Amino acid sequence: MRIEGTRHPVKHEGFVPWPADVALRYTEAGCWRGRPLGSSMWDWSDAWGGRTAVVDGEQRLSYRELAASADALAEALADRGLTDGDTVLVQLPNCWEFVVVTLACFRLGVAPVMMLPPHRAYELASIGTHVDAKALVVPDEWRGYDHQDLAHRVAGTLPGDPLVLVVGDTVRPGGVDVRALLRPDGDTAARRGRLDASAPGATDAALFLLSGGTTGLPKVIGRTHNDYEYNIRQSAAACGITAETVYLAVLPAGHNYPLASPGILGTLSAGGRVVLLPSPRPEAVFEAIEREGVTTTSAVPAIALKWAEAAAGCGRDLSTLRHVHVGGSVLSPELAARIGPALGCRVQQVYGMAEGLICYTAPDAPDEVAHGTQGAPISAYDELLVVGPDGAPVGPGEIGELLTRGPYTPRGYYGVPDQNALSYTPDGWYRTGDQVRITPGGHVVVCGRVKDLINRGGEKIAAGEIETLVQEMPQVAEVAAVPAPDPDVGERVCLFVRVHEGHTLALEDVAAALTERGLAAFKIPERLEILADLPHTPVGKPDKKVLRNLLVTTIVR
Ligand code: OOB
Repeated sequence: MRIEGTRHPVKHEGFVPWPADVALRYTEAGCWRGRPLGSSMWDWSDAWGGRTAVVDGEQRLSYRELAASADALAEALADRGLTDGDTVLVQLPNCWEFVVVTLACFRLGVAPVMMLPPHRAYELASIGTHVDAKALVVPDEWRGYDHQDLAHRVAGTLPGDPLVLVVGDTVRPGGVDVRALLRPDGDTAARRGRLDASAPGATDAALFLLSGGTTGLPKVIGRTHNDYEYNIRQSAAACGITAETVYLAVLPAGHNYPLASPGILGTLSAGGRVVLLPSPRPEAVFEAIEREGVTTTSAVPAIALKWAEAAAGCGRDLSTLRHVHVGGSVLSPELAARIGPALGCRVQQVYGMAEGLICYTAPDAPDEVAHGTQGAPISAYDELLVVGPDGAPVGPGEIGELLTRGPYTPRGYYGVPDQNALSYTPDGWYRTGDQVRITPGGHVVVCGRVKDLINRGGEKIAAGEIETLVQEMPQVAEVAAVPAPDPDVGERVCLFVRVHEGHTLALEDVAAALTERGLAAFKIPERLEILADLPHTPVGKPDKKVLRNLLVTTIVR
């Protein structure tokens, strides 16, 4: 038997593989099937051919049309020089072309890097450089912002003159019109054969997900065909996804959660129908649920609670809805208990991460579990270890930091060995930075966080990234970014700053400077507190525990 995982995927040389013995175990256990995701796409098409796979407004694609379109695009991209082992930045809103582009990339062995629509030049350029992107895929414009212009500007700063691929009606010179390339003309079977013959290996990186991260370094997570297919398969099984499932994707599709947990790919793997919506606004969501008979959707707590508030008297028939998955940030049992009754469905909590591990409460879990826990891991091969500050395991049921390993939790971030030495133990455990306890029934309860990030409505913002940029402002002597509790989105970025003598600083100055640097708007600090001096830890770093307490106690409201 060929030992999956032993061949270092030189194509993406910053990728950290699983050790050979572990890889063999996952293969022998049937977790890894040794087939690329592009082949799975045709398996789905062979099984579900004429059924509707994807709906985006008026646009509907059957499984057969979806696979044929992805193949057509794959071959057209190959004709333009993209090849197995390349990476491309994909920055698309939730639209049917996102699904076709992603599958075309899988088919070719070109790994899409899942950027988010609000990302700007700072994120695209730093990630694009880190992964050596050969192309950028963007909408022509989105929410009034000119993404074509952004992509051309960023492409100009990257080596190798990357392609700019544009989805939209008005593709300007210099850009490639994606819609013109994905028409499945010609001999579909022959094209399928050609692409099969040059398919990538299953141990190669299939895609790159972005990590919320805690440092200024780009942290991208290479997910292999083997491990991601398992993530998709197990998630679909854990959530009871079937050919009858109609899944509504409203969270940004490039996130692991709506993409594969079980999300878009989990639904396609089971023969269900995916409905894409570019916004989580309650009116649009309720309209889509009624129109398409949506059975399942997923949200972060802030969004699910907005839906719950807006459902009464919305005038829409929501009776097809059976499950809402809620995860990505903390949800209290009291709030969890409100969502199901308000929407007329069951809540399934999800605790997951782009780095791997995914937990769900079962579709039919009793309230005590569905409301009070964040679920159990999807694989019998997931290993969970809860440790205290000294690194030693805590007693059963006690709170500590969660470490994890498993068949879909890669062993390192892409191309950052120094960071990996901090984020992973020498024997391959990923330090989640989350504080949890595990119930006697084996369910994870998230109790807090030790990692240095701000979770704004499920979007993770690395404190270090913001601090590095703010520190460059001439007025700033010292800065610390901490989460300010917020009733709407959970947390917002708050800056504590000591300014140089004789200087002043306003929140607008910070916003203007970071926007000028090309930072995504959701990361821009929304609160600024100027202190004469920052409190420090014994090693001289800003004491964020003290700063966080200031926000919830007396001196700063
Ligand atoms: C999901 O993935 P990421 O990579 O955006 O963020 C992961 C982090 C976790 O380490 C944890 O800090 C937090 O988000 N988180 C939760 C949570 N689910 C995730 N914190 C409290 N309660 C929860 N239920 O957020 C993600 C990926 C796949 C599925 C679902 C969520």
